[in-house]
Amino acid sequence: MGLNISLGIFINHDILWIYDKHILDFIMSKKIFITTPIYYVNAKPHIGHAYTTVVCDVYARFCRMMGYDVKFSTGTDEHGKKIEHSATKLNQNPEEFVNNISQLFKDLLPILNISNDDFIRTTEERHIKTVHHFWNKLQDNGYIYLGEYKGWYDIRNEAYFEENELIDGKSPLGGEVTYMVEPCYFFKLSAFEDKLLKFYEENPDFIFPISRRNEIISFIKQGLQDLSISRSTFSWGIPVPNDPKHVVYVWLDALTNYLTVNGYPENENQNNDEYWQNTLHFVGKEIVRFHALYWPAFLMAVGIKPPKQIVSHGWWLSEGEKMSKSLGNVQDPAKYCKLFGSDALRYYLLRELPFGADGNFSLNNFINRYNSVLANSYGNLCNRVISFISKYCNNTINKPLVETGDDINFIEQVKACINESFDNIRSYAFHKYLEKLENAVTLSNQYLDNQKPWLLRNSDIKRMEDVLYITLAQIYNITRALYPVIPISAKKVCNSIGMDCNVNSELPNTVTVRTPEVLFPRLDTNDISKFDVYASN
Ligand code: ME8
Repeated sequence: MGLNISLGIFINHDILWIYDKHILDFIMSKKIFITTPIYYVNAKPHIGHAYTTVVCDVYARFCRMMGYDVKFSTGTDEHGKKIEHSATKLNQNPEEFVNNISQLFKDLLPILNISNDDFIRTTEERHIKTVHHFWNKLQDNGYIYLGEYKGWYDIRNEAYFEENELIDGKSPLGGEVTYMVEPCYFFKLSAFEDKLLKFYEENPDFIFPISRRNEIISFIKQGLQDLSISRSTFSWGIPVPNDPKHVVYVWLDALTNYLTVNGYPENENQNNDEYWQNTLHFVGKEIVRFHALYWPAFLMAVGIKPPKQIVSHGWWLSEGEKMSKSLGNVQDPAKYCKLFGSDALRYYLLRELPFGADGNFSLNNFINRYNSVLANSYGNLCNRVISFISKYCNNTINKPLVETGDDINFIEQVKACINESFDNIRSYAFHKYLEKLENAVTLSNQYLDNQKPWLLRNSDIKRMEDVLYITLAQIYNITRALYPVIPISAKKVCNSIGMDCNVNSELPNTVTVRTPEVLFPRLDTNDISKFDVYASN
């Protein structure tokens, strides 16, 4: 703390990172379980998959920074007709096919710098055991019966639809449909209409955002049909216990992955499990119905409480269009990481898309944000202050004893920005969280420009040092706040001032610095087509 003699107050240079109920007040204990959807292995991962995974990683890192004990899982969804189809087209057996693509999703995780605790594949033994146990429970509780299904089947999205749900001859999810009749097991979903509506009413935060909650409620109010939960027209799936002619419906199989990861069925009493009580499923908007309606109904049927929240986000277009192989506009997250670093991709993904809305992923825009924010604003701030200390203060700097009104204003304004930034985490407004931190960086650059330490070097060395320390303390605060999004660069900055981004400690009275490497080298924008960011087919 510095003593301000003129105003007679102490200024705390550091923001102490604490387990703060105010920010994540809906989480009732210190444990949190965060999940991505498990991705289909019918195609390689693209920027859309990377988005959900990065969002979860940032949230997980943020929670850990606040002192929470986080379990974070991701993985691959490997069964179903669609995958059997894709394997056959390539003359591969399904096992070989799913092994190859699942590995691509797994390999992408360290490239994106994801801190997941588990990677689940639905073809694993532990998962098959979970699904069998779960099925048997549904059956024992009287929620499964054998019947016959007639309806329009959307292979791409693995879902049946009623005639009146089709739009222009396609499923409401946009997939081609075929009329099918098959004997199958049904889940008594119709028994859950009232229970679900009551559950949403008692848990108004269950579906995020509210607009999606309203959609689900009005869907249920139109009446729920029982759900077909087995298939007998193909074999690539988990066999139904005691009736191996059928395989388990891929969505029932896939949704239970979350229980497998949380130790079910060995850990059968999920209602007493603190991770389970605080489970957040992050999903794209197109799979909200499966997570917010079917999943809680399945869980209620076996006596397990639904998760805490289904957090849904919008869709990325690529250069203004839906990503598709045929348009050749599928952007490859691994190529972005290789060219610009994972921090830059993570930053762009969170900063560009207001969470919940749809947005456009464009290379040009990516490069503009990279240059203006990461290179010119934040990177330059860190670099110029630390290099200056290194060069003109012999690497060492001390905490000031006296602070001027300008200093106090600056410190308070940065604190306010960081607090406002964190206030956005509760509503998943990651773009605003970053926007506020950008404001804090701008304030820091302005403070330096006003105080002009390069001139003070010739007139008042002590004041120059005070200005540098005060700026450095705020760089440290901003950097720790940025850590969940840009962990590699944040660590570099913290290391260069002898600190640890993750440890809740104040900048000491004397700081010794090392000149950091350039964090975000400026990109040449002359011909951006030289950056190859598209996936090869
Ligand atoms: O639906 N923009 O898997 P999936 C934003 N296996 N997010 C996108 C996106 C885009 N353009 N494209 C994909 C499945 N995503 C099931 C899930 S979970 C029990 C089973 C992200 O491979 C987004 O999170 O089709 C979306 O929900 C998910 O990938 C769909 O992945």
